[in-house]
Amino acid sequence: MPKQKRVFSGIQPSGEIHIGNYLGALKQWISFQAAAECIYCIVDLHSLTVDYDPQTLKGRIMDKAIAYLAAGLDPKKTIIFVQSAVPAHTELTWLLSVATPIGDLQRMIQYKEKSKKNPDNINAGLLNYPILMAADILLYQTDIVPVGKDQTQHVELTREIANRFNKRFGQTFQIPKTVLPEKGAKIMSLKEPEKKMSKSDGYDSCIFLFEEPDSIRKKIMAAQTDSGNEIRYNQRRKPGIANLLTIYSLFSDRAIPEIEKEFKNKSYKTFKEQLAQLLIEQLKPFREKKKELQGKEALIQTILDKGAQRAGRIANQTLEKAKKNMGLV
Ligand code: AQP
Repeated sequence: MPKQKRVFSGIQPSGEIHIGNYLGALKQWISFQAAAECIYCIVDLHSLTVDYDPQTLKGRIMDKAIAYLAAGLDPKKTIIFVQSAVPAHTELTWLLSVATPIGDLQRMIQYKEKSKKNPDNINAGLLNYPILMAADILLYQTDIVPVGKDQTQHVELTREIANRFNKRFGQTFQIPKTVLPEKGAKIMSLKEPEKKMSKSDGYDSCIFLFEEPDSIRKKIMAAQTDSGNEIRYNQRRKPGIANLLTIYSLFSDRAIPEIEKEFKNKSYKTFKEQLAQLLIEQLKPFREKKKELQGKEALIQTILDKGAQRAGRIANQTLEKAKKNMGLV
């Protein structure tokens, strides 16, 4: 039997998971579980690079673990763990930093955007973020990294770092590939549809995976659209409607032209009402599963601890190999 591919990805515990995170990343993660060896991480160290409240971090990490399980990750098939529980991530980050030109870090779009958003906290961690992400991925000899479009530049840099390291110190890392979903790789903000939907960009711009029906309805009805009245997909001229059509298509599993046809000559209001209803129904199982899991924190902590042990064993092998090849062991 051919060796199973290894898949690695992660989400930061920076805010609630939204439908962009779900459609861009989590949905792919879930489908890989059937045929690959999957390792999914809560990347808490990454979330320290912007302002945050240390008092609430632990709770937010547990919320993410609940979200992973409620969305459909299965700890029997998949390793689920918290990044900071496996020290090899930070140790390999240092080793990889010598194979990473500063200029490569400075040209990263996310670094530029987050520096602009947080002018009073442009810390070295924000710049070095992609090296930590490279360590996350390379420690597991990862074949596939399922992410949304905003993360493709970081995975590309990971490949460059790995190639440079292998060339300089000898074969150490598998070179990973990015896998984007065919559709939904970049879900846009409900308030500013030219920008991507982002956890840290305000409550009204996102629909969260566990959102209650009333607020789903309110947010979709208030979503920004153009002044026209035609329900037609045009990314450039009608970004708001194009985004809502994409969301409709992905949650209904129907093609966009079919949806355009159904809503031909109908108003934006009618379209939005039906989209809200669709989301309320489609997100219901997630809300229910989350409620079931709340109160089972001790059990979930055991899943995370076991996950960290299993992840640590794989990670330490790679770390030792990297250190040996660098002349440290
Ligand atoms: N709008 C999006 N559409 C599709 N995929 C998305 N992802 C994020 N936003 C969208 C994908 O979700 C995964 C987890 O992202 P992350 O937590 O590592 O951070 P992020 O990419 O920076 O996501 P956010 O929501 O914008 O978080 P904040 O506001 O904290 O920075 C990744 O695979 C990402 O591509």
